Amino acid sequence: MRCLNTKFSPFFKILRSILHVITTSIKFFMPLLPILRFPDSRLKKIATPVENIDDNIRRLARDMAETMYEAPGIGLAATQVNVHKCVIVIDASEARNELLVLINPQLVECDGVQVCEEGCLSVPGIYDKVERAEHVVVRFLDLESNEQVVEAEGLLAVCIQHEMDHLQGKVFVDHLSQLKQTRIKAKLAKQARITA
Ligand code: K1U
Ligand code: ZN
Repeated sequence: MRCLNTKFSPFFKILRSILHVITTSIKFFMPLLPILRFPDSRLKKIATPVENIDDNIRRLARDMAETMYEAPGIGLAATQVNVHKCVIVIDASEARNELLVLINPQLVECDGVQVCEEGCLSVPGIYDKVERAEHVVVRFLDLESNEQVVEAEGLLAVCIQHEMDHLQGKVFVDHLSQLKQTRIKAKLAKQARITA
C-alpha cells in the first residue's frame, strides 16, 4: 500500500514553499516602526493633541498596533516611535484581541494605590516596581472621533498610566531612584556596545 503522504509530498512541498513566500512577503511589507531607546532625548518630548483624526492618524495607529503586537508589548505610545502626537495603543488582554486606541487621552479620575512590576519597549531588559493609581477613568477619542470613557484597574490601569507618562515625556525609570537610573543607563550603554 502506498502512503498518501509520499504520493502527495511534492505537491505539499510546493504548497509549503508558496505559503512561506507569501508569509515572508507579508512580514516584509508589514510596517514595523523603530522604537526609540532610553535615554534618547526624544523620549522627553511632550506630545501635542491630535486636531483632526484623519487617514494619517488611522495609519499611525494601525502601524503602532502592529509594532506593539510584534514586539511583543501590551502598550505603545506615539512618542516611542518618534511621533509627538497624543496617540496610544494598548492591548492588555490575555488573548491579545482587545485593542484600544486612545487619542488625546485624559485622566478624569484616579484613586487607590498599587505597586506593579513594569517594563518598557524603550528600556529593553529592565523591569522594576512602580507605584501607580489602582483605579483610573480615562476619557479619549476613538478612530471615528467619538468620545469614549474607559474605567480600568489592575494591569490595564497601570498600562494606561505608563503610556500617558510617555506622552508627557516621562519613562517609567523616571519614577525610580537616581542610583537605579544611573545603573540602568550604564547597563543599556553596555548592551548597546555589545550589540554594535
Ligand atoms: O510602553 C511600553 O513600552 C510598553 C510596555 C507597557 C507596560 C508593561 C508593563 C507594565 C506597564 C506597561 C510593555 O508592553 S513592556 C512588555 C511587556 O510587559 C509584556 C509583553 C508581552 C506580554 C506581556 C507583557
Ligand atoms: Zn514604555
